[in-house]
Amino acid sequence: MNVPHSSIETMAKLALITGASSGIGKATAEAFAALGINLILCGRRIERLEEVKANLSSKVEVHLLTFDVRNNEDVVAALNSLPPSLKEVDILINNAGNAHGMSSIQEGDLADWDAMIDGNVKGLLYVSKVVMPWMIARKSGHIVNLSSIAGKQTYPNGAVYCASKAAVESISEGMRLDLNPHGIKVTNVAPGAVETEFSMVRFKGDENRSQSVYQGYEALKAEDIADIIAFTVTRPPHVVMADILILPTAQASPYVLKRT
Ligand code: 8X3
Repeated sequence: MNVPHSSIETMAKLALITGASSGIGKATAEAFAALGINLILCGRRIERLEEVKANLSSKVEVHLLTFDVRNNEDVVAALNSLPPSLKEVDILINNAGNAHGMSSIQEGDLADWDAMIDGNVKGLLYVSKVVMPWMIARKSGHIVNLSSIAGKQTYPNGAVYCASKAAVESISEGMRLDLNPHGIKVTNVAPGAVETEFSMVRFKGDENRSQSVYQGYEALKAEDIADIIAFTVTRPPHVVMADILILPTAQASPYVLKRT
């Protein structure tokens, strides 16, 4: 992508990305590496993180951390294990999260609810709780939270997933308010339909059901979102893109999708 010269001069140098082994997290790591931004990549699957690292380490420095954002003890231990130079995080991409199951609220599965609330909401908070003081101490930083169109509009059979993303919307707004005195940027990114492993996880490996989500129209790709995140984090210091809704052209809302 083209980055205006003025932005390059002020470009951040170190990003920490959660959920970096696949999907939007991995694509964002690739986009950042192309911009020369060093990376701390976090995820649960070390083999997949190693693969991402192998592809990017000729371009930038890549450090890996394996932990599950749902376990606060592991989050704190992993992040605090970083040497001081790697705590100078300029950009935090709170990307880890998923949908688990899709059913009416009355038929909802408690384990699915826990997974979504623990990962999408509490996990984001746990990671941020450790990284925010690092940014506050340096009076700069940029936090990018991955929300969803589901955080703005609730759809049938998605109540708890939508609620978890509505929480992300509120947390983004709250961070922007509370971190304002500290000069920290906060961006809320809300994608619509993106073709990743998202639906395979939501439908617990049911390939037919998951593929049908993306049939008859061109869904967004993880790279489309990563491209916009890369643009967002390369704006000059006085500019923050606060809230971004990104949809496939075929999608007008969770309910309106033009399929062929
Ligand atoms: C993913 C988008 O529309 O499947 O967060 O909820 S949607």
